[in-house]
Amino acid sequence: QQARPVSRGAFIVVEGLDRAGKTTQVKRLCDSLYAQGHNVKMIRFPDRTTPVGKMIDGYLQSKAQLDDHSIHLLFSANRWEKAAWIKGQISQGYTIICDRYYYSGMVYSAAKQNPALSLGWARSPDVGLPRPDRMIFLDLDAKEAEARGGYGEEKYEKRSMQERVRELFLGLLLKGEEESTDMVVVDAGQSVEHVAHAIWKETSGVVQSVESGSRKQIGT
Ligand code: FDM
Repeated sequence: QQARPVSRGAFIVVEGLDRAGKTTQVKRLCDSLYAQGHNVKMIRFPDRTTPVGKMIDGYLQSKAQLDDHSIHLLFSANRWEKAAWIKGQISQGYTIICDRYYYSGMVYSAAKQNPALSLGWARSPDVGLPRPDRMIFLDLDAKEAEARGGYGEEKYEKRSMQERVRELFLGLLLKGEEESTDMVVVDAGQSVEHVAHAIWKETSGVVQSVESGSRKQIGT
């Protein structure tokens, strides 16, 4: 189908615990939007291909040790590296579907329970990044996530960490700030089809209204 001229593209973020099905769902959402004639691009964080991303990759694979604050700032820098690109694509009419963003940044770092690294501190280096039009949190019990084939070998793939991450994600709903108003929770414990349908219900309208110009310019 031919893509239509649009006011700007939308910026949609998909978040969730490891094993919640993010990658599958991000791909399906892109395919569905594309099939309906939208210009769409996918992006993921961490982007392990950049120099900063390579440092993050080494850390996640336990090949490099880094202070909790340092690695946090690298994750943030990895987003800033792409900020101008995201804005540029959106203004050219591309809808961006993003696998993880600053919400993961905040909650994974805060879940480490380092008393010197609060959720508030963790949010600050990302202030000013393009603000999503919608954030979908794929919610899954940490026990169920583990039952889906077990966690991998990477740094944070442990039950206790994942449980704290989930609690912190759900806690964002209570913060009463933009993190809560942008966020919608989708139960990722259902079938792939059901989850895809639920995500579509929560995003297609947003994409339509952004593209037709009835929503504001991209915020920060
Ligand atoms: N992660 C991801 C963070 O700790 N901070 C961040 O800012 C981001 C984007 O990195 F455990 C964590 C979340 C996850 C790990 O993510 C790698 P993927 O989606 O498995 O590549």
